[in-house]
Amino acid sequence: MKTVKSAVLRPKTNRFSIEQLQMEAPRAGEVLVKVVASGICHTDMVLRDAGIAPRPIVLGHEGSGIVEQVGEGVEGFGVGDRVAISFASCGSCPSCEKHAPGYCEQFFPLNFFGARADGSCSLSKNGETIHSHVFGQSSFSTHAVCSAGNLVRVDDSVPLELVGPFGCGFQTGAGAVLNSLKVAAGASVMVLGAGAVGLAAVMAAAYIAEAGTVIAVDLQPGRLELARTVGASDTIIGSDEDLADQVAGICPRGVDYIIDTTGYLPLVESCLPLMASQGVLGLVASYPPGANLSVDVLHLFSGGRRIQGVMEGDSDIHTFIPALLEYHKQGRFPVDKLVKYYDFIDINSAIDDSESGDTIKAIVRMP
Ligand code: CXF
Ligand code: ZN
Repeated sequence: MKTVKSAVLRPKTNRFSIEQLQMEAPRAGEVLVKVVASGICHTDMVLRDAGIAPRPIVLGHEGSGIVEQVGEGVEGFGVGDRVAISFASCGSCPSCEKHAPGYCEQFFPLNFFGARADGSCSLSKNGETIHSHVFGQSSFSTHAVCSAGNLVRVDDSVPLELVGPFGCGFQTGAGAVLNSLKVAAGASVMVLGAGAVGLAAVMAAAYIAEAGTVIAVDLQPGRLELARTVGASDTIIGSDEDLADQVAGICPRGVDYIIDTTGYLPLVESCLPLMASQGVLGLVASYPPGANLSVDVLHLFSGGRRIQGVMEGDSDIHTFIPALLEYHKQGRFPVDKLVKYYDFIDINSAIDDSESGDTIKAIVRMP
């Protein structure tokens, strides 16, 4: 057992308390990572609020750090390796075999249930079980026992503290553009929501796919200003009553690709008529069970338009995260402009600032 410090979410509160816990050594197939930093993602708040995750629990799923101990049978990682910690997948179902781990048959149990697949947890406090293994990591902690399959080795050319969100938010936005929709050079793209996922999509569309038009839509003018500095050619306030007219003024034939990162379906529905012939709508956000979209089927059908679900940016983490880090080094994925760092002890302020929209991507640094 190792003594670690983690941000624990206990029953009947939405605040995290930093507590000293005991952590098991990594089991077969696992790796112990000394966490350097962890991004905060909207899904952490969904897990906090939706009542699906057991408590007490340690959340966090955009970790990065240094390998401290390697469990039995793990190949390809050694002590001292720098790693990004991404989402968990089983590695053996048909989707995993097709390098599409976002559609792993075990995605929800492995990432959302707060335990290993066998129900066990790596964390405890004087005999009390603390739920762990959120997204195969629970990275709001000085240390994380991870499944080896969700680790990606990274070199030292990008600050390790920036790397965590490449494992979730950044790859989700960029992957929607590059992997899922395969945005063509010169095409038009409209991104709904200028948070971390949306702005990663804006950057990827503008600087990597080389789209001709990139429209960012958000409720907050400050975020739209930021969107312009990371590649948006046009911006629209999402509550504007003449949103459709503004889009028609920019793209008279409609928009080739629409990417929803808001999860706000009335906005998505109002944008459906704005899709160009053979356009694609990518659904990238978190949608609650039972959410419905009302679609004009004739409009969809007659224009060859498509609606596509996108999980984790259709990322094969082992190839896509290194590719994004390389784009970052080239200045084509300037995600550092989205980040504000906080000390781990200030995790509640980091979460407050993320929820108010004051901070686009909060990253907590471990002591
Ligand atoms: C989530 C995104 C919304 C659907 C479930 C998985 N990934 C990470 O935050
Ligand atoms: Zn996430």
